[in-house]
Amino acid sequence: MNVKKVEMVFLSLCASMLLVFLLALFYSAYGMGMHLPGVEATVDPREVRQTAPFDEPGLREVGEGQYEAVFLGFAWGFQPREITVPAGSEVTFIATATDVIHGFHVEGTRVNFMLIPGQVARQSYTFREPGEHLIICHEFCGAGHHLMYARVIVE
Ligand SMILES: [Cu+2]
Repeated sequence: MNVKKVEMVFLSLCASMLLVFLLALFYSAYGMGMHLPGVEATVDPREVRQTAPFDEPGLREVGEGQYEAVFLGFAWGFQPREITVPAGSEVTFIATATDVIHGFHVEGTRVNFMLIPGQVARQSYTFREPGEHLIICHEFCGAGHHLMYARVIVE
């Protein structure tokens, strides 16, 4: 093979790889519905404790085996401190921050987002196995950051 031919093979390999990656990207976005977490809704951070659903943080049942867990993150804690759900429940976490940016990660699950004042985050997860999951803040938010935690108990 001459040099020109080798170059052409190499170029078409590169082009086809790009095409494969693009197709995989479109398939995951439109075929599987994967996307980056976006802004679900906004809320006035000064009024957040008076605005539904954040005026009543906590767990509520919205259907059979389906729950909504409304959480507030603040320096330095979460409200509520603990929720208890039966195994097999699908829990939709709806959360925001009242003061500065915090993190929200439910250990052992893919529930992981930032709590940004003024923005409402939402993510669902099905807890299949009984156990305990720690909810931690993963954005450094000040002197009491390491004290920020809550718990999901799956019975
Ligand atoms: Cu923190």
